[in-house]
Amino acid sequence: MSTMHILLRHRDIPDLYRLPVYQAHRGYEGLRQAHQMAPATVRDVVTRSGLRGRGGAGFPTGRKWSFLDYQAPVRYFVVNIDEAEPGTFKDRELAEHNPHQIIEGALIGAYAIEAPAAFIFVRGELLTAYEVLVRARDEARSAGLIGPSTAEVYIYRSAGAYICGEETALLESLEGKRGHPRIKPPFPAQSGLYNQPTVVNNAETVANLPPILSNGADWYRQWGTEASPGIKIFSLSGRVMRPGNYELPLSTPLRTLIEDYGGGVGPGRHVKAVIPGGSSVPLLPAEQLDVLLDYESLQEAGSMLGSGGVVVLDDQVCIVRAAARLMKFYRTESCGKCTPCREGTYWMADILDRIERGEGTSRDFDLLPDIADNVGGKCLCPLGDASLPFMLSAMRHFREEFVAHIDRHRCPLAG
Ligand code: L3W
Repeated sequence: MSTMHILLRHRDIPDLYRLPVYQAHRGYEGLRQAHQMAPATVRDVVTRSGLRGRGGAGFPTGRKWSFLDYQAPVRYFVVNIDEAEPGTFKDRELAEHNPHQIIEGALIGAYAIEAPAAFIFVRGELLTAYEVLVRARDEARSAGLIGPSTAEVYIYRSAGAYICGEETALLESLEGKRGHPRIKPPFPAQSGLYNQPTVVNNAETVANLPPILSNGADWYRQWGTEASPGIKIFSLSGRVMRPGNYELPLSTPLRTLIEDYGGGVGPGRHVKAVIPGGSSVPLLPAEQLDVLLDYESLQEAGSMLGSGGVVVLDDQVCIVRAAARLMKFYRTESCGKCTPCREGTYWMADILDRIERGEGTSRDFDLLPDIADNVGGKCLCPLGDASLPFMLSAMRHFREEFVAHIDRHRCPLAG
């Protein structure tokens, strides 16, 4: 079982958050390499590396950068560290322990898209991450790594709302407004921060830029598959013996992550289901444990790689309770701007709660997909859609457990 670290390098190098230590380990080498190339060449390297967005959608990074209008007077580069997806805690570890790799990545990204400024947007609750990033940015500026010949780096602390991780709500928040999503299109690439062409990339995506620029596109492609090259941090949580972040080549089997790295479920227990990519993706039942953790394999398996938050549910977990709890999260975090999301998450949470308490009726079981039908594809932003996959997949794979709650008026696992 090998553990290599390209992103979580602080696990091997003590005090990597300090600039001299980071520099002693090839820190800011990627930026130096980038500065020796034309911005368009940097964009080409990133496109050839095949790096895809690590925030959830897996959109090809080089392609996103190619959408910008390079004749426009200004462009902006934004790093998204508004990490709030349940089961996802990778960007936090990166920011708290390896902040320079994010700042270096932001400088490379800003150089590549010819932006005068990079904005790092940090989730409000991640106070340590924010403070560590600010200190690292100030250190880099004092050392002349940020200056008149580079982009300025601004670090912004979010007021704290899941919706601000959605890229257009993030931009609204950054502009000092309430964090409500904008209608897309136009995409940020066309009209983003202050209506200028803007790239919004997840922090893990950005942390991949320094090693790619230092070592080249082909080096990065030695891991993963043609369509999912490189490495990924998987946040492993739930019913496993060794939860935590694991940095692995894409296309590692899910079973390897859970059993070899995570130590499996507790003695005498077995895996019931796994959420492979943060709470917004369909669950996989235990029979699908041999799926490979890459974008295309998970899609073929009926789920998504998402943000890489792998949540393990064992045989003692009540699937109805899990669905009810997750729906409460989406209900609470719905910004309320659009009706299908605001009302839909409210009613679905209410009904799931009722079923879990043993007070549901068979009509409720049909009502849930009906409400879901009025939410999916009908919202302003992905939050409403994101509330559905877990519930619908749980109802599909564990129908008998919902029925048992309704028929027996209690949880069948309660004994
Ligand atoms: C220009 C076009 N740009 C697409 C850009 C777009 C965005 C990216 C992906 O949601 C998902 C969501 C969550 N011209 C473009 C274009 N783009 N077409 O490409 O776009 P999209 O709409 O597919 O995704 P999104 O709106 O960014 C992200 C899921 O990720 N998710 C969320 C996790 C949350 C965290 C967190 O807490 N940090 O990671 C997890 O599964 O449900 O479906 O940049 O502008 N024609």
